[in-house]
Amino acid sequence: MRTEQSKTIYLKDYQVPDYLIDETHLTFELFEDHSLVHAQLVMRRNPAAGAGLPKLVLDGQQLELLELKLDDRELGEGDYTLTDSHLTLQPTQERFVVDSSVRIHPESNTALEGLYKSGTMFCTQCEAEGFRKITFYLDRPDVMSKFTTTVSAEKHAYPVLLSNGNPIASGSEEGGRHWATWEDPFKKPAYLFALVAGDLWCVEDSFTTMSSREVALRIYVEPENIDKVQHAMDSLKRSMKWDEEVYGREYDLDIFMIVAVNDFNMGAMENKGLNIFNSSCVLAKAETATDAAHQRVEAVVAHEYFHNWSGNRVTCRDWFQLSLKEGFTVFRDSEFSADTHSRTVKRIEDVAYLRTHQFAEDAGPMAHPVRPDAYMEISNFYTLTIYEKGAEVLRMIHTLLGPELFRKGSDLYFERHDGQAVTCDDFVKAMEDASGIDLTQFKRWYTQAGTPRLEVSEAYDEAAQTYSLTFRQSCPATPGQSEKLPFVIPVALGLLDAQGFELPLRLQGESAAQGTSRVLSVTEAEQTFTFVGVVEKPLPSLLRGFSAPVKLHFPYSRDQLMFLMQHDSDGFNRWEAGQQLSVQVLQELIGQHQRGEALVLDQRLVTALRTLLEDESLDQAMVAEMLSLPGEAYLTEISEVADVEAIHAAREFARKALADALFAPLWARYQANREVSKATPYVAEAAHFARRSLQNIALSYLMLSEKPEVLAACVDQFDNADNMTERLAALAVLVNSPFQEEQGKALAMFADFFKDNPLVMDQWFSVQAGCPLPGGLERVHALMQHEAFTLKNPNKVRALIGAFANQNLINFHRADGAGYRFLADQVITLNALNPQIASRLLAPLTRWRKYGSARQALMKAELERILASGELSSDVYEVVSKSLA
Ligand code: 0A1
Ligand code: ZN
Repeated sequence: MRTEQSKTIYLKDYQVPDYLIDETHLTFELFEDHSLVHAQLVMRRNPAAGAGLPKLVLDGQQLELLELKLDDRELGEGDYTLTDSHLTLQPTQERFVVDSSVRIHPESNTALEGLYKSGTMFCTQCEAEGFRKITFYLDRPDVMSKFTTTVSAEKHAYPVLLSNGNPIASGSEEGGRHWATWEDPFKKPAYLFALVAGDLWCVEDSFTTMSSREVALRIYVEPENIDKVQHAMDSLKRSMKWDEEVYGREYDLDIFMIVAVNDFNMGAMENKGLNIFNSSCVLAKAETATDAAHQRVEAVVAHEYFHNWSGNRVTCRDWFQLSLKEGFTVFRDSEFSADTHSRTVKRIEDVAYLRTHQFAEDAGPMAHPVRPDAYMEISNFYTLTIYEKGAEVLRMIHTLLGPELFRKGSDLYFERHDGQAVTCDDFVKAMEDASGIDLTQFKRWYTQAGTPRLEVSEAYDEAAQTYSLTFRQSCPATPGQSEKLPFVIPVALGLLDAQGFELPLRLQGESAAQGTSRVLSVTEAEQTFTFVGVVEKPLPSLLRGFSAPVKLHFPYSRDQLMFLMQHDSDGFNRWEAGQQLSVQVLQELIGQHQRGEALVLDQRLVTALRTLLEDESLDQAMVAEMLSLPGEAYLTEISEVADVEAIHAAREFARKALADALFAPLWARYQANREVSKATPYVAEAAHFARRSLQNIALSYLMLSEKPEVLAACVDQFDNADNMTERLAALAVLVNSPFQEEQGKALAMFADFFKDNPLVMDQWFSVQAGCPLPGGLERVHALMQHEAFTLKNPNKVRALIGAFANQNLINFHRADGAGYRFLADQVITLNALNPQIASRLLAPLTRWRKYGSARQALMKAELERILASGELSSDVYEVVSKSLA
């Protein structure tokens, strides 16, 4: 609960550590009702910290101190002070050894931080500050040490004993126990420590590195999951190869291990040589995991593997620098996915996610820069801003430098800082030094929060044959930052002529055109670029590939957007034109609904989508993406005041109108694809993802027709599909349909068949939690009583409560506030069980400023109720108090 930590920590207060830990020798004795941890720390005064011997202040929480020695001298009570967060003692020499023994209780650790039990196995999660719940330590990332770890446990229940690095010894003890010692030759901060003990099976493979070293690869899972590991193993090998080819990074230990655990707060963790994963990010096979799940497994395996360099070999100096490793690693994993599958589709997915969720965070009470300068609880800063916006910042550096100079910069960064704990400034400096490009102004992306707005206007001078684009940038105030300075905004663009061909791009003052697609750097609050030799008034294609995380405004007409949808050479911008067209059409419908008028769909949207559906030469994944209307959460984000009912009604009306108007082409595409699916074994590759995504989105439209032949096809797909992608899509549309009988049958069959597979049951919960039909809250209440549900498992909380509050907006935002009350109740319960999960679950309530006054009052009342509910964790306290400020 809240201790001294609830005070704010500031970046400006950073000081180098007073002491260093050269070696860390750990011994764990694991028992069912407690565990013992002995730590021997070989320490010395940090020469960079100055003279004298200040007090040594070790972090430690929830530890029962059994024994403490300084250089073999037993310390008594007068020799140290102990609080609920620190152990303080006085060293007497420059170099010394601290020995401590503590008792901890992993068996009752429901916060899933430090050493805990997931099912029957022991595992750890130390990032960011979990190691202090294991032993007394300097638990900060700039203290890097060589670790040796011995684990002992009962042999029958825990045949597998793992830690970081290489195994160096093992043996048996009397009484049925055994032990193993692991040694990690690389210095690392405590947050990368890991330990696992359990009854696990493993799939083993190997990878030969670019310098011909053989690395053993092992993925450990509970025995019943051994058939769901191959996809993760293949993904790991592809990631290792990609990092060699694209970044020149080779793996550095003889063994690389992944362990899947069912109870995990996040997706996965990059502990050195021993990644620990949420089982949802490892396990995948056709029958139980969707295409989306397969892609997530691949991306998370890659992400954690890439951390071995961007995070582990070069780590963060302090937690304000978190995006140094996370933004960079997300950028790396997204490029890996783009290279492995479809680049355009990956970009569309990432941008849609960023704009819906990160933009909302950037506009809310928890808005913070990519490099924050203050926090209360660091766990609250594993955010979309640190990860996703951080990746966009890296992408912009890549865009500004180009691939060759970027690679030179990353080589220099890794070489210069190998084995160090560094800052975002160090990263940018390496990029500047390697490229010769000054990034001083660019660095405002690290320090200023909020999403910039970029307004663009045009002027064509027919006589002079010049075409000018004027850019005006601004950025809204965010907590603690009222004024913003101009950003460097890379704007990739092209100019289209009336036939849709690209014009050569020559700026005033240039001697020749420089291609037909180029990047302009907008650096001023207002800036005009003039193109010369422009023979006709062009249509601009702006911010190609979403070259900067900004809100772009250009007064496109609907006809111009339709033109761009068809002709833009940039695939991302073709999709973007379709999205903007849909947004305009939906906003018109929202207005009609608010004025009590009859809703009328602009037929141009129908025409545009018909053209796409009828063109069989197009990438099916792109067609599927184009058919997906902007979601309610995105429509909320771009509203001044979100009208929940109007947004829902408008979008549902548009879907139904499109379904009716496009029934024939949708049915044709659906049937054709379903036939191919029937005849093709499951393959987790782009072309197959594409076929199934078009098939399934077509089905979701077709079911709105309520025609018997569609219902029959849907039930057939549910009953007979050989893969979860088709089966779950059919289940979802049945659940959202009025066909009660078929729906009930399908839900029951599904639960009966998959009751022993918790990850599949998560999907079953989510599909129902997301159903927008009336009575959503009551259904969620009932599902919480289901035997497969428990608040103790984060995946279950996310699947049911998280899906309800984040994806079922019409039910969550019920006008009577019952949805808010429900969420607050869950947050209050979870606050005591698992503060990190409680605090994340809160996010939808923090967005109260988006809604009308009645909802605002109801949401704020629930935040106040949480605040008054008793002893809050620092996690929940920080989010609630900042939301009400
Ligand atoms: N570094 C991990 C994310 C992570 C962060 C915190 C955790 O526990 C509180 C767990 C994982 C990653 O980026 O994958
Ligand atoms: Zn990461």
